Formats: sequence, C-alpha cells, structure tokens
Amino acid sequence: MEGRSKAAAMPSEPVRLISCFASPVVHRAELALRLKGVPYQLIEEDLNNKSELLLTHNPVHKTVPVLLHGDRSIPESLVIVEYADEVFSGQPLLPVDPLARANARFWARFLDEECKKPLWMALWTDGEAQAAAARETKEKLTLLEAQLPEGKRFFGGDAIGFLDIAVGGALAHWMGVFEEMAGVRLLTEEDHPALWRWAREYRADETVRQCLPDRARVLAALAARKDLYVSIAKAMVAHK
Ligand SMILES: N[C@@H](CCC(=O)N[C@@H](CS)C(=O)NCC(=O)O)C(=O)O
Repeated sequence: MEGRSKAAAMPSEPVRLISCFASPVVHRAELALRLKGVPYQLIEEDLNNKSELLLTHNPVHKTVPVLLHGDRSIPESLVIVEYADEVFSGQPLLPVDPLARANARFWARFLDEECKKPLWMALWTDGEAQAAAARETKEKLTLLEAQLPEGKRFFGGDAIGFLDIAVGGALAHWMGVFEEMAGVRLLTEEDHPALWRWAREYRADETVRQCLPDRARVLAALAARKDLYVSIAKAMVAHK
C-alpha cells in the first residue's frame, strides 16, 4: 500500500518492551507482539525509581509500556498495538473494514476515557459515591457488552482483535483481582452474561495465557498499593 511501509515477516531489528509487572496496559502490548509472532525482550522497570532508558524514550508521560523497535521508541499501549499491527505481519489486529476499525477504536477509547473513573470510584470509595459509581460502571459495561458480535467468541470475531486486546487485561483478569481486594462485585455473570463468557474465552486463549501474569502474584503486588488506590479515588471525589 502506498505511503505505508510493507509489513515485515520478522523484525530485522531487536524488539524490546519497557514494562512492569502486573500492568494491564503492558499486557496489551505484549499480547499484540505475541499475536503477531514477534520475539521481544522484556525490560522490567522499577516505577519508584525510573530508569534513564524510560525517561529518554517516554519523556512526555514517563509511563510503561514503551516499545523499542531498533532505535525507534513508541509509547502508549494502544499506539503500540496499532504500530505492531502496521509494521509486523501475522494475524491482523484491527479490522480491515474502515467502519469496523473506527468502531474498535471508539470502544477502546470509551474504556480508557469513560469507564476508568467510575470503575475506580466504585472500587475504592464508599457510601453514596460508591453506589452511584457502581451503577455507572455497570451501565457502561452493558454498552460495551452490546458490541460483542452475535455468535462470535471475541469482539474481533472468531479471533482476538484490537478491541479484545484493549479491554481484555483490564476486564478479564485485573477486574476480578480488584473486586476481590475491594470486596465489590461489578462484572457478574448474572448482569453481563455475554461479557462474562467473553472474559472466560479470553483468559483461556493460548496466546493470552502466555503473557497473563499469575493471578495470585498480581493480587499480592496490587494489595501492597491499596492505600494509594483509595487516596486516588478520594481525590477524584473531591474534584468531581
Ligand atoms: N495510557 C497509558 C497508561 C500507562 C500507565 O499509566 N502505565 C503505568 C503502569 S500500569 C505507569 O507507568 N505508571 C507509572 C507512573 O504513572 O508514574 C498507556 O495506555 O500506555
């Protein structure tokens, strides 16, 4: 295609991923590379003591994941997923049809920009603020659930695609861990049967399993940050 470099069968330059343990956004980037069949090296970052490598390659946000492809750096998990889709061959991640691509991007953005805050408040506040946030979270999950194509296993159809990658880690794995820590149920089989079934399929997928961190270890890592999560949620209530 004109204006686009041809997808490489295998990367001719090293692919590295600046990462950290127990991050749903790092999981997005790893899964995209694995689905593409791209070998990569994980560089684990200490987020309490950020390395020169991270600060140099993501000077704006200073967050992980950052993809290093040869001497190029690509920050932001969903930008990485799209980059991997364009640069590496292997199974396509975004749909081919422009409208379906636009929809996949819309709903991925919906999760990041419109679901995170109510979800966080539903987990880590209490009283009326918590109840209202739980209602809002469930309504948003219902909207997302309606995007699952009838009779298909994944948002992407019969194979995991861009939207599955965007929502998969957060909803299918991390959500249950957070719910357990907070003692709150937000995604249930009763309220969201299709999303529940999708989450089970996602976790069972062989490629997903290769890069989904162990649940007990995730729980242990996140439990240590519970006070921080509660204080972030309190600040959200104050600025509402
Ligand atoms: N929108 C970013 C979010 C990245 C993000 O917040 N990463 C966390 C790890 S889960 C991080 O690096 N936190 C360190 C910090 O905020 O200083 C993405 O999708 O890549």
